[in-house]
Amino acid sequence: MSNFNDRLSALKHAQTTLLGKKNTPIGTTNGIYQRYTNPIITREHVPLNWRYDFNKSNNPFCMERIGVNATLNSGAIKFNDKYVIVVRVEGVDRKSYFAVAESDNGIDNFKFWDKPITMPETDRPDTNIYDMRLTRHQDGYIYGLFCTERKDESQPDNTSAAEAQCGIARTKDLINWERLPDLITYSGQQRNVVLHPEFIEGKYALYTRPQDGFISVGGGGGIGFGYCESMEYPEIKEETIIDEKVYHTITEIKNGQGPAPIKTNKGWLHLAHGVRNTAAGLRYVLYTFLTDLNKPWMITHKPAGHLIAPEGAERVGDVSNVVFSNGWIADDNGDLFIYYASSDTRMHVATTTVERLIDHCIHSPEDGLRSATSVMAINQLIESNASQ
Ligand code: M1P
Repeated sequence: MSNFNDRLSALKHAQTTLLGKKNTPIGTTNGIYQRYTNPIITREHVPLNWRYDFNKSNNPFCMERIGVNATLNSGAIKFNDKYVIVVRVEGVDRKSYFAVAESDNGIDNFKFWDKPITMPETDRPDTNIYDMRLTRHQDGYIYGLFCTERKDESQPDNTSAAEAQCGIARTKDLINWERLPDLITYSGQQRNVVLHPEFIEGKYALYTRPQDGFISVGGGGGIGFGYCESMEYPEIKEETIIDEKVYHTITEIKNGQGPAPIKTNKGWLHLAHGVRNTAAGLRYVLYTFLTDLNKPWMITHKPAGHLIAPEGAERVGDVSNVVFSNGWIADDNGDLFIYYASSDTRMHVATTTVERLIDHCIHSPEDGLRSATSVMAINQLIESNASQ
């Protein structure tokens, strides 16, 4: 093995090369969106000075001291004209934390800011925090809603018993965060809670995902919707399910809102994940739908099936057969950057436009819920194509 200096300079060179790598579009298939050749963020992108002790006498073999397991489910926002993602970085110790990375063009050369986010805690410390959804709210703050996970103290002898709730923090600069109390709801647990960007009838509006257990949503589930009078004392007294789990669909086991929806002239554009069970375990895919402009809890258009499913190398990772998204960025010209993680391991981008996704939502047939209705939809298309 080479000496300390050689090894450190080789590590630095490899990382500089990685960070400078260009991303190229993969030949488009369905015309709806564009995938890219390389992941945008991997654990190899995490700065070396977060992982290695650069002091030769402390670390004569130049070995990694603090390992990173994965870089996944990232919130996203356009900030100071940069494409910024708040990455869930998961250490080899299984603890996740948030770290900001930015790019000039949204598709390559993502680089982490100097330090991870130091997230303040509430009186009840978090064991693990992850999957932040960023919302630039009408009230002037940028909110980060995330999952806070703690041991379920009601089952002291069960080392796997955990409780998921929604943690809330807000910021103006993505560096200094004000932690607010965790969201109170009257469901057992919560994950995938997302703040709607605008007040509705003077109230904060949130998408929720009530669940009975930590992994399983049980009898509950679906994407819920509820109001909060204040984010300083956040409490949702009543949740209404707006997009439920359905037998033999992509949301058979569970689903959850992705990033905050995007306002368009045809309604609010949503991205969500749906989960079904298979002999190989859970399969996570992404789907999209539109809600009414004035009633963002009312679905107006929902094309059948998934928008993005894991493909090729994306299918394999820490938790295989998963794509998950909690961040996207719409530019003023309508260009849309969908940030998604594959198999809980690394981050990717897919690009499209708001116009294309709206067209997809409005003009692709809905799920008729039976094989016969799927065939009917195809026959209708064949007949209309015959006269073209
Ligand atoms: O492992 C897949 C995903 O599982 C959970 O998702 P959900 O909220 O739908 O249950 C989360 O732990 C998520 O982080 C993870 O990507």
